[in-house]
Amino acid sequence: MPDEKKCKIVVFGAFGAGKTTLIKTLDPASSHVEANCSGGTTTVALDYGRVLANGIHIHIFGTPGQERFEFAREIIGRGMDGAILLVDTTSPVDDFIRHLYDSLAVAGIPFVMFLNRCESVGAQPELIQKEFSTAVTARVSALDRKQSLDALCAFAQTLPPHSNKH
Ligand SMILES: Nc1nc2c(ncn2[C@@H]2O[C@H](COP(=O)(O)OP(=O)(O)OP(=O)(O)O)[C@@H](O)[C@H]2O)c(=O)[nH]1
Ligand SMILES: [Mg+2]
Repeated sequence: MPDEKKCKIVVFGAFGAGKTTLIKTLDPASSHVEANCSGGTTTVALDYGRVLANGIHIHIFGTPGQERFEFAREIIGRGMDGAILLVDTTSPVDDFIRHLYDSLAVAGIPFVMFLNRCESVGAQPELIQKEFSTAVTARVSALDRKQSLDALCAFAQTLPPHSNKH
């Protein structure tokens, strides 16, 4: 479909931040490659879902959050038009989140920080906004479809048209 408006968005974030949950919420028919881990599951390859928003076909990929999967993040990220850095607002910011932030900034990838679990007691999105004061942010719960979809659509609309050279 050569005339289809499309974009590739990749979700990054720490182990257990909620990347897979976000994609399941956005696209209940999405696909996931996960393994069991203590207390639940962890992504060991990728997540993939599709969302049609304002005439744009958004292809959304989730990455594994475990640090040892850097190679997978590098492969999944190739050709992305934009990125979401998903951060758990109930945990302190650590060096891995700073590494992900710096990698996207240095590469010049347009990205938004989704401040996740904002519905939880103890969420402190303001601490993240204070540290990353120049970042574009959206407060969400990855369990909430409307919040997640609204934030995704608002971000996708800011992206330049997808280039088929990828
Ligand atoms: N309360 C609450 N729980 C959430 C939210 N988002 C994710 N979770 C829970 O957090 C746990 C981990 O979520 P995942 O979506 O698997 O996290 P992930 O970022 O994909 O983790 P990795 O693939 O291991 O990097 C699950 O039990 C989710 O139900 C949220 O917004 N609010
Ligand atoms: Mg996952």
